[in-house]
Amino acid sequence: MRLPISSNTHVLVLTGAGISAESGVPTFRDAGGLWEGHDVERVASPRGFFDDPLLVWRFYSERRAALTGIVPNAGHRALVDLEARLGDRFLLVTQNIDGLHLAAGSQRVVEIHGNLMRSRCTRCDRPSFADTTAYRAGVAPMCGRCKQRGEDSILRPDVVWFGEPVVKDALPRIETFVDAAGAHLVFLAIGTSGLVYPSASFVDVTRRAGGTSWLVNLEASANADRFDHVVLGKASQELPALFAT
Ligand code: BV8
Repeated sequence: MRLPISSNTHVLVLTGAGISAESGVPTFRDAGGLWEGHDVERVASPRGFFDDPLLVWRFYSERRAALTGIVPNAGHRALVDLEARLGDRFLLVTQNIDGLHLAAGSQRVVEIHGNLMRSRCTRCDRPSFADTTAYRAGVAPMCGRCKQRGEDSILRPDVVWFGEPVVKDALPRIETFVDAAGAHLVFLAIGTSGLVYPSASFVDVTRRAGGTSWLVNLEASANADRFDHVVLGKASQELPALFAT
């Protein structure tokens, strides 16, 4: 089966943890939504961070350390090739914070939930900055710039937690792309369980725009019945065939 791509097709892609699974990055479902017995929504939330910042920094530091040596796979590369074919008629939105799409060479990328390899201050307006440090257990990284102004503040990973608004400008950028595409929109969701909003609603946005929707996933996702086409399989195997010319 091939994705119907003509000279005026606009392709909006949404990826989730499943596209990084074959690079060796565990998905959220693998952990059954838990990490060391903690409900991921609890650890990946402002409340969880307020309650136990050291636990949350351990959660993210371990995920930073686990990315060492992890490289993009054929699924990521297939999307780089598709972007080269479509140019500004392509937009890739990822829920993943592992940076693998950028590492693969994708350029038109919206990291809607932020990026694990960046940190930011919880208080001052210091811009977020690249930070690959996997902090030792018990160490809470501090801002330093706040210290110059009096009391120092703790840093946080530059990711979007449950209950927080997604990355600024992400939704307007997606909306602009969908409006420009209209009925020429093809929406492709890859490797996502369709449980987290607002990403899980993009299939509905597509239908309202008059576009068609495709899902490539190992299993039927929570919102699979809202897609026009469902391809069950591994992203690294299905995507090259789906994008064949
Ligand atoms: C917001 C970053 C509003 C951190 C993440 C009740 C109803 C509806 C919504 C809500 C509700 N209660 C609360 C909400 C809102 C909430 C939400 O949706 N909750 C859900 C759980 C019900 N959403 C939010 O809070 C969002 N913000 O709504 O803001 C707002 C507005 C203004 C002001 C204030 C607030 C923010 C959500 C972002 C949370 N952060 N990540 C981190 O990573 O630690 S979410 C995190 O979990 C991931 O980013 C990802 O999005 C999600 C996990 O989903 P998937 O990526 O799909 O991964 P999963 O493991 O679940 O599935 C993988 C799939 O791949 C599987 O189906 C598997 O079969 C498949 N697969 C595996 N291998 C392969 C494969 N497929 C293909 N090939 C393979 N090889």
